[in-house]
Amino acid sequence: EAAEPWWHRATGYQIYPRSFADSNGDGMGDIPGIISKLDHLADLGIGFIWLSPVYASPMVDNGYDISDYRDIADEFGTLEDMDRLIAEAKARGIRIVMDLVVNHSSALHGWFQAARASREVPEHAYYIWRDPAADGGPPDSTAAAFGGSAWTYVPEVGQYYFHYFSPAQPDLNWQNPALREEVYDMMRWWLDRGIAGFRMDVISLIGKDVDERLYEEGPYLHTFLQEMHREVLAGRDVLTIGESWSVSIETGLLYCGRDRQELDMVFEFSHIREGWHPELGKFAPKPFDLVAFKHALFSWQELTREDGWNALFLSNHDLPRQVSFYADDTTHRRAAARTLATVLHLLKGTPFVYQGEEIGMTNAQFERIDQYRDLETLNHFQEQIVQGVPPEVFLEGANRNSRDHSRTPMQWSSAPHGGFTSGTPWIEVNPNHTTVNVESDKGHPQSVFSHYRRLIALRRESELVAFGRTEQVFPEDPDVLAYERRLGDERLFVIANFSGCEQLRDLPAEFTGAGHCIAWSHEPREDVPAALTLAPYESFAWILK
Ligand code: TEU
Ligand code: CA
Repeated sequence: EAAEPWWHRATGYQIYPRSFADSNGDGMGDIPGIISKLDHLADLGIGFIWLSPVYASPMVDNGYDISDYRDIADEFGTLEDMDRLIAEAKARGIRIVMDLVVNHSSALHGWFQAARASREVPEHAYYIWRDPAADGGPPDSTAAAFGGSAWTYVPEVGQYYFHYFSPAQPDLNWQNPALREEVYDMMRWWLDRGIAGFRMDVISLIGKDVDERLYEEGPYLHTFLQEMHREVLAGRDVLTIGESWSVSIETGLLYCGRDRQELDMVFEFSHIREGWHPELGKFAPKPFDLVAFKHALFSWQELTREDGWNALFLSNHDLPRQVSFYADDTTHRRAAARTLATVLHLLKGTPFVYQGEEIGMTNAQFERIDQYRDLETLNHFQEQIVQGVPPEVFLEGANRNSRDHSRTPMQWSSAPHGGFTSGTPWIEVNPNHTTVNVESDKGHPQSVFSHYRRLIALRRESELVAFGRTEQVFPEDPDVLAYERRLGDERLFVIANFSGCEQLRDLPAEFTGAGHCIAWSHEPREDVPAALTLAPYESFAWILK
C-alpha cells in the first residue's frame, strides 16, 4: 500500500502575485514581496502555495497569457528569485504548486510570432488555423469567452487562428505531438527545479475538436491527460489539480479516479455557477440559493467517498470575495467569514484559501467602470452597453461578481494602500483596509485568521476531519446548512446559519447531548442542545461524545 499522499492533510493557499505584496514600490506585487510574507503563511499552517502565473507575459490577462514558459515576468522578478522562493518556502515546510497555462499561450510567445509569419515553419502547427469561410469571414460563429469572435484573421498566412479567450491568447494545438512534447519538457524542467506540482488552467479544453465545435471535455482530453501522466508525472511525488468549468458528477472521476492515471483532483464550479443568471451570465448574478448550493457541494462529497478526491474552495482570482457573495460583508462580516470557513474546511478534500480570505476581505465597492482593470469585465461592459444594458445595471452586477474584487491588493495593515505598496497600486486598494487588515484581525477576539489557523491544524491532526464520511443533514433547509462526518465511532456535527436572521432548529436526537466544540463563529458552547437557536451567520462544529 502506497503512503498516504501529503495533500490529504494539507491546506493550499492561492497567491495572485500582482496583488499580494510589493517589495519595490512600483505598485505591483512581486516574488521578493511573497518571500517577505512567508512567515504569515507558515503561521497560518498551510502546506502549499498555488502560485498564479509568474511567467514572462505581456499581462493582457494578468499572466494567463504566457510569452515564455521558462522565464519570469520582469515585474515579478527573476528565475533566481523564483528559486529563492522555492527554497525559502521549503525551509518553512511549504511546497510550491505553479499554474500551468497550456490551453493557450500569449500571442507574443516566440512560437506564435513564428506561426503567424509563415505556414511553412513547424511552429505554425502549434496553433489552430482554419481557412476563411466562403465570404472571407471567420470559419464559424463561435464567440470568445472574453467577447468578440473566437477566430482572428492573420493576413500574412491568409488564415484564422482559434482563441477560446482573447485574441491575445491563441489556443495551442494539442493534436500536434511536437507541441505536446514541448509542454511535457517544460513541465519536467519546472519539476526538476523543485516545485511540487501544477494547477492546470482550463485543462478540460485541451481535448477540443474545433471542427465539431466541441470545446469543453472534447474527445481527446483523457488521452492527452494520460499521456501527460506517463510522460511527466508518473513516479514523482507531485500534486496536480485540473481546473474545469464543465466537469460534472458524471465526469468527475474520469479525471481523478484512482485507476485513471490522470490528475489528483479537479476544481469544479457547479456550486459557483449556481449563482449566475442562466442567460445573462455572471454580470447579472441571481440571489444566492442555499439549497442548490448545498446540492452541488454535497453531491461532490458523495462522489469522492470511495474514489477520487475533492478540491474545496469558495474563492479564487476569478471569483468575487466569498463573504460578499455568499453571506454578509457588513454587520456580520466576521461571523460570516468564520462560518464559511468552518463549513468548507470540515468537509472531506483539500481546502484552498485565496489570499485575503483568511482575514475576511470583501468585494470592492467600485462606482465607475474605469476603476476596473479586468479584460473580462471591461469587454463585457462594452458589449452589454451596445446591446442596451444601462451602465448602472451592469455596474451593479459587476460590483457583485467581477473578477477584480478578488484582485484588489492584500490588506496587510491600516497604513496607506493597506501596506501593500509604498507606491501607487495597479488597482485601487479597498478603502476598508483601515479596518479590515492582517494586523488588526490578528488582535481581534473574533479573529478570522486564528479561526483559519485552527481549522487548518484540525485537518493535519484529525483523522476524522481528513477522512470521515460526509452525510448531509437538512438538505431542503433554505437557511441552514448542516452535515455529519463519521469515522468508526467518531462523529463530527457541523451546523451553520446562512441567513441574516435568527434561526431556531430542533436537532435530531442522534446529534444532541454531550459534545466538544471545535469551531464556532461567535462563542463556543460545549453541549449540543435539542433546540438550537443560531444568531445571524452563526455556526458550530462539535465532536459528539
Ligand atoms: O479561467 C477559466 C475560465 O473559464 C474563466 O474565463 C472563467 O470563465 C471566468 O474567469 C469566469 O469569470 C482561467 C483562469 O483562472 C483565468 O484567470 C483566465 O483568465 C482564463 O483561464 C484564461 O487563461
Ligand atoms: Ca513590485
